[in-house]
Amino acid sequence: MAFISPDTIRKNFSIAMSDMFRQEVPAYGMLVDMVEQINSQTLADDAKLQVSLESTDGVERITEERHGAIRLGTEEELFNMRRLFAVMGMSPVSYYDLSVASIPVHATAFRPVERAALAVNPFRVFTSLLRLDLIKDEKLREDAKEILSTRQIFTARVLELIAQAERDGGLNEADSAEFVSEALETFRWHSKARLDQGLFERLLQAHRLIADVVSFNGPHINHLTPRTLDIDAVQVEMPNRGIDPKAIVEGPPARKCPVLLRQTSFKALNEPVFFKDGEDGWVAGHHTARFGEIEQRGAALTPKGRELYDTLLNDVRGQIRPDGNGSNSEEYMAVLTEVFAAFPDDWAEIRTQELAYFQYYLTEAGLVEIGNNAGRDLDALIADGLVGYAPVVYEDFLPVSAAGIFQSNLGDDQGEEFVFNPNQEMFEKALGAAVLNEFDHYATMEANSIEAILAQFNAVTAAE
Ligand code: OOG
Ligand code: NI
Repeated sequence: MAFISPDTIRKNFSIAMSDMFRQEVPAYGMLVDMVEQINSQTLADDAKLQVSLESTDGVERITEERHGAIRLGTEEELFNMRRLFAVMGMSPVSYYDLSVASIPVHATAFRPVERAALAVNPFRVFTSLLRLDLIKDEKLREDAKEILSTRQIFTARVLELIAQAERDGGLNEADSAEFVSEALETFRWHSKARLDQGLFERLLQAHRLIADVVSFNGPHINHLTPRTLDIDAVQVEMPNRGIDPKAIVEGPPARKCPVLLRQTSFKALNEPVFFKDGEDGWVAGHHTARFGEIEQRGAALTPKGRELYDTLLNDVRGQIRPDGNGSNSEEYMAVLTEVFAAFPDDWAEIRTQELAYFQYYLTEAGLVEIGNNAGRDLDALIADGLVGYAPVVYEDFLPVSAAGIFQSNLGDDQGEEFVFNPNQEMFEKALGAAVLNEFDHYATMEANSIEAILAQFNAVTAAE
């Protein structure tokens, strides 16, 4: 019985999730339509971009590309979530500590890691685990723990299918289809809370995020993010379509050579929910959790490039902090642009200074001359126009940007302050695995690409 490839299962799952979210949150559908229009316009206006995307990421990948986010309550939920995503070829990459931004969670991103897998479908899920250890109120902490201890966010059938995939090494067509629909249940919105309004309010006061994680039957997908080729155009266009965007675009400013990640979102919707009222009664209330986000992806930076990025961003934040209400957005963007002038904005320069990772390919001239250049080094081949290069796309997330996204959709009343307190060891213990180090991974991708291109030049001569 043939197994369906994990990449195909992931692709099917990401489409199913997008369809579900479109039905649940109509504003998301509007955003997707808008991004698709702007992406095709951008490509039509920029033939060079079209060519460069074709030789690296593939254009189709971008239109279908999404990331989502969920917030989990217990170690066991995180453990099983890792197993669930593994069936779809998604592994935990990087550790993100959000306590820095007074958000009581730490997180990882589940995503495909190999180039071929990313090309099929790059679906990723930013997955946070609530840190009850950071809540000071002991009674509240115990209440939250107690409520979480009795919830089961996975269907019995999906747990069986996960175990089967682990045991047999995969799922056949019928089982993988059932896996997709059973897995989807975990991410669905539940309007009936597991607690009464009084406790919900107390959790809200400690932190809105705690209430969001603890109160419901599952970790509803809180946003799905399409990838745009022109985030500034989408930011400007949102209000024209009746969508209210957050004040600023997170991440680096607009540049000729995009790096890392730029993100913006629209505010969370205030949605009707029901709280428990006595034995089997319900009382109507509201909860804000789900929102929309878009992102633009640029080059993956080396530790040296990332350090420069972090230094510049800190410098900006030392001068001005973006106000949630948008009162200083223009000034913020002006300072950001000015400070980031110190980050080279030319691919050749970025490569020479080793600020980003690159992948290498044979140019047309290289193809003709391939037999006459054995043993030459990469820089010489590039200088002669025989080898071209393109930046490796950044597939991960940024803690400061993520914090800005969390904050914009949690509202301004932040609740308790939490101390900076990363604990990767505790996170990995719950996860049941180590997270992949993103820098090591990008470095390996680059090294493999260099090795492959040099081997091509050397192999031809050797064969003659
Ligand atoms: C996750 C926020 C982080 C991103 O794109 O950086 C995120 C959340 O609000 O649960 O999705
Ligand atoms: Ni996001």
